Amino acid sequence: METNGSAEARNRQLLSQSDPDVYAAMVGEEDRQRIGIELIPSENYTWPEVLATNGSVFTNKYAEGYPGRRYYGGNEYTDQIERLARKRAKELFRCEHANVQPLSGSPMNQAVYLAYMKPGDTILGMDLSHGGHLTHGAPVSHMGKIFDFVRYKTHPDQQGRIDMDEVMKIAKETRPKIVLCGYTSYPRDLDYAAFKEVADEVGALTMADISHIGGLVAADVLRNPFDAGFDLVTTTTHKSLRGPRGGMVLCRKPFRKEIDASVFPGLQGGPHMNQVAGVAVTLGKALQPEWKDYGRAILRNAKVLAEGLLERGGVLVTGGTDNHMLVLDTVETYGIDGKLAEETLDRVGITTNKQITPDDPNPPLRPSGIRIGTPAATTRGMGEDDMARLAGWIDRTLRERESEAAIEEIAREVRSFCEGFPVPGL
Ligand code: DSN
Repeated sequence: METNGSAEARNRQLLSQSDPDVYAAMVGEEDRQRIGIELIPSENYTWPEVLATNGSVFTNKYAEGYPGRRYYGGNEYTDQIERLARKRAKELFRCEHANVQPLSGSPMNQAVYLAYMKPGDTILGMDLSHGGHLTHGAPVSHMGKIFDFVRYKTHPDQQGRIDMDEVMKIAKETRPKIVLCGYTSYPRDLDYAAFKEVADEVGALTMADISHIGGLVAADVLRNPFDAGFDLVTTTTHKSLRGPRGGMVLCRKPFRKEIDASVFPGLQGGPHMNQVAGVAVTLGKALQPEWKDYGRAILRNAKVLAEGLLERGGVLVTGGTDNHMLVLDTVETYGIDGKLAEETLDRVGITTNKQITPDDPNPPLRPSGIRIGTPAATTRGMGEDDMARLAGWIDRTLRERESEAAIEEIAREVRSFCEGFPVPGL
């Protein structure tokens, strides 16, 4: 039996010979990840152990069904890892059931909607430009066409926070079947108890999509929706949770049957068992005491980065952050749209992503801001002093964007800085 290390080296060599084009792109991406700073809030560097499970022979296996009830033979080892992943997820998130098969974030949310809603039924979720996700009913999404999504927004007079009185008012007017909270671009924690009160008032189910903050909820540094009595919680596994790409539906016991049937056979066929193995590894890591330190470090880093930008005149949506991300209004701060800001930062090796801001007058491909997040940089070992430096580089890059000399100098500094922070698994 080969050790994994030698198998990996041999497999890479094989790839370099049999498909040099794909191999070259893979090596290019490895270099990009090594020499730049990753600040997209939904990205992270997964564990080396997850790279091993992702590239493992579990990818060869069909496992339609659930442990002990599969439609294919040969599932003794896949059963072991799926049971392990479920057990660890339940312990970590303090929930009664976990389905670890969703292929990623969109199917995980679709599985919940399709389990409890009929076409035309109403769901109350957060408006996309105010922080909600595409799968929370954006009109361009299939879900937005099948179901009747009604949307709450943030309030400019309340420092860009969600106005829970307004959420209650909309719920009473529209009587949704699901009250959904969760976000991809809202830099604050949520008041789950207040959402639960709204749902109870109109007899709706409670659903939280904690994809962005799954790792932070696991670390107990942000609130856990189950502590407020939520019914259903979804999370991707590859963002702050640092796992392989994937999704999970977590729920209370009474929801178990419908959720399992909705994921399989309702929505998906065979689960990706190499991914489920990686999820098991990831959850095992997040159960270690050090995970809480990691969660705290992500939040501290985001605060320092926010302070560094605010000191330099940066305009941040909601005025700062309580979680792992900031939304910087680049039009207000630098007079440039988010696309130009993203491209300019790319030139110095700082990766962010363009982002619409609340009720953005500009189109999504040329929006008014960028999102910046700290999970990946924290994984690499960057700390508060590094974040302070990073704020300086971001600000100088965007202010001095027309000076080739300044851009070249910052790019050199960023590259040499990154050499001090090895990328896990490379
Ligand atoms: N693409 C994810 C994000 O960046 O927030 C959500 O799907």
